[in-house]
Amino acid sequence: MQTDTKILFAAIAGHTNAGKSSLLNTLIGERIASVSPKPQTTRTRITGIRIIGQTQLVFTDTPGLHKSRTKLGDRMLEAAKEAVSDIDCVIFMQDCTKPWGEQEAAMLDSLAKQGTALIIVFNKIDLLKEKTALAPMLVEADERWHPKAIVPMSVTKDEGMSDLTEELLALAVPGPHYFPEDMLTDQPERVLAAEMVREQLLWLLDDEVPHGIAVVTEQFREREDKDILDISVTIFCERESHKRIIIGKHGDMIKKASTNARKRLEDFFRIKVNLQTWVKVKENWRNSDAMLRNFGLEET
Ligand SMILES: Nc1nc2c(ncn2[C@@H]2O[C@H](COP(=O)(O)OP(=O)(O)OP(=O)(O)O)[C@@H](O)[C@H]2O)c(=O)[nH]1
Ligand SMILES: [Mg+2]
Repeated sequence: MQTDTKILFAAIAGHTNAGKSSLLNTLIGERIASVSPKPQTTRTRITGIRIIGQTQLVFTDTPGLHKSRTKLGDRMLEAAKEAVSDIDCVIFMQDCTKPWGEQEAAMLDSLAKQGTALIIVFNKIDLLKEKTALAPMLVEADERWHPKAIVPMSVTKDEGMSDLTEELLALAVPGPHYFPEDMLTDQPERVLAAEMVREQLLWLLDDEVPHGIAVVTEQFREREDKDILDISVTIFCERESHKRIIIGKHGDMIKKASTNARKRLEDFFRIKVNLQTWVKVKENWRNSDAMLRNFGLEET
């Protein structure tokens, strides 16, 4: 048993679309969390683990803050609040091209009051014409919430990542590692597979359709005689009209989503994948306790 190990638990919170899941994936070096340009991509807490030297860093990605209109949305917000309520450190991520919203300010107020170690990340600095435009927000954040650190970043352009890692390592405390050394995430393979299919649909579909989609893995089995992984998923949507859009003309849309998802799955699981997709309608599932439970979107 090592004696000089260190550990840090950090939650990643902030407004929807700020780049939290992109950050989680970059921090751990694998694409475990779905990322998309659509708001409300992440629906549950997702843990990702990274070891640097003797330190185990345990990150929890959370659903983004947004104005909820469904039971699903309420649960997502609860999951985010729960994740930051009892943790050593919160990486609060703000899209630097947007002002603070009320929800973000309220969460930061409460974290500062609780005395949680805060790192405020201003993401998407690549979108700023003038970096100096950030100065007033930096000053306000520092004065109002007294964070341990403020890190301007661009996750997609790989700017500021080493600064953030340094700040995180400085906050780690002596203690045993919580997860096995080779563990990457707490997400079961079936959930990862379903999420990878949903991620492709988020990229391909417009308007309300992707928000009303849930994906469930029905089968996940490696063949005994061949190096092939058979995965079968059901895509649930809320209306017949949405089902038609998901399938597309001559099945073009579902074919494209399946091909993209299969490539992503093969890349991740490092094995040839045979992916079957089915589309079903479940009206108003986002407001049904039973369906939310069936889809693994439990109350926290
Ligand atoms: N320009 C730019 N885009 C970024 C950056 N980081 C993330 N994005 C993009 O922002 C969008 C949202 O990223 P996500 O990582 O899904 O954001 P999120 O905060 O997890 O969103 P929710 O799960 O909906 O709360 C995606 O299109 C990303 O590619 C960045 O540094 N610069
Ligand atoms: Mg996310």
